[in-house]
Amino acid sequence: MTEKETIISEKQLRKKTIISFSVFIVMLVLAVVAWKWLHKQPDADGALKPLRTVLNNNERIFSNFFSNNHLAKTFPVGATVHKVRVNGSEGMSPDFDASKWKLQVIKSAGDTLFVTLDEIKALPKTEIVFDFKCIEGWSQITHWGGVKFSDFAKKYNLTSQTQMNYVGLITPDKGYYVGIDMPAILHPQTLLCYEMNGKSLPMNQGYPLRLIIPVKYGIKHLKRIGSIFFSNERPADYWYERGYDYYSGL
Ligand SMILES: Nc1nc2c(c(=O)[nH]1)N[C@H]1C(S)=C(S)[C@@H](COP(=O)(O)O)O[C@H]1N2
Ligand SMILES: [Mo]
Repeated sequence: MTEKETIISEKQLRKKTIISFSVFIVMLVLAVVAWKWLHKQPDADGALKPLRTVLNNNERIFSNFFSNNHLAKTFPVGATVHKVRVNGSEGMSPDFDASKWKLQVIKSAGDTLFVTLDEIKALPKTEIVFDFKCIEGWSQITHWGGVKFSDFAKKYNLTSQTQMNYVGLITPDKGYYVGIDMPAILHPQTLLCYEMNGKSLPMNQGYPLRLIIPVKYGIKHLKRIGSIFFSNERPADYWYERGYDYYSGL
């Protein structure tokens, strides 16, 4: 009796093993086929098309959740790191002449506003201490000061411009550029920033003016703003062109 039981269960075991193994082989073949298919797909803005479709769908879902009532977590000044990292340096040519710098705000074709650093500093100042996150996987609690983009837009009557879908920001040498969706640039924590740790922004941190946008990953915090423009279509974006997510929200 016990012997028979053993024989049956060994048979069953064998059958189960064969089934499991077959399923494993089928999955393996499917994975290889899917991988090959994916890599035969055309490139869409720096990413393979199916992957780009997933990123675009994520963007749609997350921008629906996004609202200006959602604030990035802030910290006391004491939580700030001692040594602030310097990461990217695209668009920061060494021959930049800061003494000639003015922010260019392109309101429409042929209508550009030139704003000096002193004029920007004369606007109400906002400070923020937040966790600056880079998509490379590091983050730092850092302290910044500047004018809220929304205050700047109000002061310079950019009413019709801020009804468009996107803002583009470009370095003076055009070597680095980002596109930002309008809700994020008008977010109350987004700054045109001219101070770090209560002092003038260091050159390698984007002097005279950089973007600080705590609701986005580091790639969008463009250093050394040269010009700003508005558009209903997505402005060119340096890291988007290299396969990253356009929205890059947190
Ligand atoms: N002009 C310019 N701005 C830039 C970059 C860059 O390469 N050039 N890199 C971005 C990236 S990837 C990050 S993480 C942050 C880093 O800011 P930090 O150098 O102040 O740490 O700046 C962003 N702004
Ligand atoms: Mo980054």
